[in-house]
Amino acid sequence: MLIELDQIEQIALQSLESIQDEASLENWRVANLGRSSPLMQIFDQLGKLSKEERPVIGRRANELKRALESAFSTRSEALRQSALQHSLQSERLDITLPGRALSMGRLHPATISVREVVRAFADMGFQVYRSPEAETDEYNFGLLNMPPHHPARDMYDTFYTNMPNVSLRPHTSPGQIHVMRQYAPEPIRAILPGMCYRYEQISSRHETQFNQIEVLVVGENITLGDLKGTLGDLAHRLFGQKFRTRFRASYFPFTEPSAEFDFECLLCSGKGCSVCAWTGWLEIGGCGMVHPVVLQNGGYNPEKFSGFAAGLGTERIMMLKHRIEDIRNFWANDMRFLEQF
Ligand code: FA5
Repeated sequence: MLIELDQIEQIALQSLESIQDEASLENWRVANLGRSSPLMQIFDQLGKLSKEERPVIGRRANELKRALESAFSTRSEALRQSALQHSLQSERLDITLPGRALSMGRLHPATISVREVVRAFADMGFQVYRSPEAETDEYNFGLLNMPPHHPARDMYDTFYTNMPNVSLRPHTSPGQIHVMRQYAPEPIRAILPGMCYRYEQISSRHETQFNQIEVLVVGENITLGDLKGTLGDLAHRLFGQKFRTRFRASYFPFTEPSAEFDFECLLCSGKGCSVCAWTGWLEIGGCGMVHPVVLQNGGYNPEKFSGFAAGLGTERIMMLKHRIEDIRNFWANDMRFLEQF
């Protein structure tokens, strides 16, 4: 039996050396250390041996079992290491390679301009309010003191929809009614940014869609001085303290008195160009003291409350800031233009 054990050892260790993968190693374990392996059969026969032989064979069989177990774990560890080395080599990640550049998106210049003006108003304590881009005739005009027959409607070349009475807003002023009706009789200091649409004769400063920021302040004792101070302050926040602005008397049915608010034309430094219609000034918005009828439509008593409002075109502000000579660039989708911002 001792000879048999020697043979078992020799065959087992020899076959172990040639094993290269986990599956074969498991087969080897079953064949050499499993329940029906030759070594285990020797253990099964120990009971039949004589008193003298049993301890000698028993000790040798136990030694062999330990030797095979240790050889098994050594081989198993070696295989694990070599698999690791192999995967480290074959799946090697070269972290010195430069990464692929991601193409970054950016804000559209019209959005940049809206945000700049919103930020300046936010610094002055204004709240931002959103109102719909499609409105009823009542909100677009009627509640703003322009009944159906009113000639001032001609100033707003409106896009009508297939739905009776619904049109794309030609200005952000209908938002005034929404804010007032929500907050009356509380005081208001709000701005309403958003897109407006007009069936417009397109030119270097007129487009069929453009952003306006509506400004609305309602409270007790609000005066024209507050209007001039606020819009003047806005211009200085955007263009610096020396920047020049002017107010011109004008007419809007929803304000009384009314004015146009102009910025000095930075494209021609006041000399006159096609953008400023050769005047040296670019009209940025209309403004005025909220008409008593409009205050009433919004739910405020005009005897007690007054207010001012303005509607400012933000693409035109961006044109002055970046010397953009034609408003058509904003929606022409030319990447050479858009990528500059
Ligand atoms: C109005 O839209 C009035 N709702 C403004 C207002 C609000 C007056 C509150 C009083 C009280 P106006 O049509 O002038 O007014 O437009 C205001 C500004 O929007 C213009 O000065 C200009 O900056 C911009 N704007 C108007 N039409 C266009 C256009 N077609 N393309 C680009 N910008 C425009």
